[in-house]
Amino acid sequence: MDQKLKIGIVCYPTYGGSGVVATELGIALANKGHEVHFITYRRPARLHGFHENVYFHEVASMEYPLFEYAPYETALASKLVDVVKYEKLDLLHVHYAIPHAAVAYMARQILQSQGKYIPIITTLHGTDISLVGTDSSFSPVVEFSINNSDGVTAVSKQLKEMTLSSFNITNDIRVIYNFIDFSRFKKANKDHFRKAIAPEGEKIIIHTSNFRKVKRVDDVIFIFKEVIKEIPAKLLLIGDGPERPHLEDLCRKFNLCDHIRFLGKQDAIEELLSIADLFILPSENESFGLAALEAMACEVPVISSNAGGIPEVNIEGKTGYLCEIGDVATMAERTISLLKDEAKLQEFRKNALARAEEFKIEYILPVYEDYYREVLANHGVKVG
Ligand code: GMT
Repeated sequence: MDQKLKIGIVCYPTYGGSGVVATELGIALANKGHEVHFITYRRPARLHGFHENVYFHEVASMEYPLFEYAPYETALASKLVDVVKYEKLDLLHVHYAIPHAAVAYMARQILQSQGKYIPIITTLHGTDISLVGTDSSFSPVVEFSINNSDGVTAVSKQLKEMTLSSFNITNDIRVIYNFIDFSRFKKANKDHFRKAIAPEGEKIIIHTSNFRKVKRVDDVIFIFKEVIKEIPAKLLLIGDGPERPHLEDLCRKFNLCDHIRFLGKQDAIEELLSIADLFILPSENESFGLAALEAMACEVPVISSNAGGIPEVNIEGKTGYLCEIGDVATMAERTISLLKDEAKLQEFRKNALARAEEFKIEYILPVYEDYYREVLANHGVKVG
């Protein structure tokens, strides 16, 4: 693809998976010469430093005594109109349907009334469909804005199927998987970290998430409680969220505090993954499982639930094991047997890396670029 595009990216700027994917996609597009404009209420967490071709437009919602809730959607729509018009954007790529797809629709209508058509591509990430989107307080708007996007992508086949079965969808949905940047996510020598965390050569188990109920982080602790009866081990819990106080209580109750470390939100996750022996992802719901892919890229096998799109990433008996949601006993048994069998662990490490390589950003980025072109062509939008 030769012609460079001017792309507006709307996302949540937080540490969540959808914001991570949006930010890393934007940076990669900019590195290929496209002009990328992030439009959101805070600088995205993974957008550090200066990047040629990357712009950030902060959306400020006006405070006014009448507003119990500042109307962010109105402020975002107004900002989109402004940025599309004055930066001459070719398309808007919005990540996470709520509220971004509906807001983009509003901006498109306003711009159309002024003689400019801006195509919208909506990427569905997971909870915007599974947990939040189907709630009656959101579902009519979610369905309408999916059907009225110019392009729709989902991050796994399972998420596409779930969307089709949860709503009355008349639009085509393209599956474009999450991706991994191996220039960052690769196993590095961090033996000094390993010595500090596991001085007696204990095995290191890791979990990263936003500590919401859907992640079932308490299962990670239940599994670890069984593992430590058989194998000297340490558990690293990375991230933060509403479940953390409850998880800390569990550690105290089970007398595991000396073996479990809460590391909070971390920027350099790849450094911690580099010293891990196993990653645990017992989610109730997971459209893809980017955290598992990041672990696999760092040669860490995954013990997971078989929820959602996880089986499209983690391969049973090869890159790890897939168990029924909540089957803590089997997950613990699989963890123990793998950690006890060094040869198998090494084989799984290699398989995990090989599997992660299938999701290299170098493969997925052109798929997005081609999709952008296709959507623009479908709408007869002349670029440049
Ligand atoms: O994992 C989360 O709860 C955060 C959430 C988000 O949208 O920020 O992540 C979702 O999007 C990721 C990137 O596409 C996927 O890899 C995660 O599997 C998905 N999470 C869920 O479906 C629970």
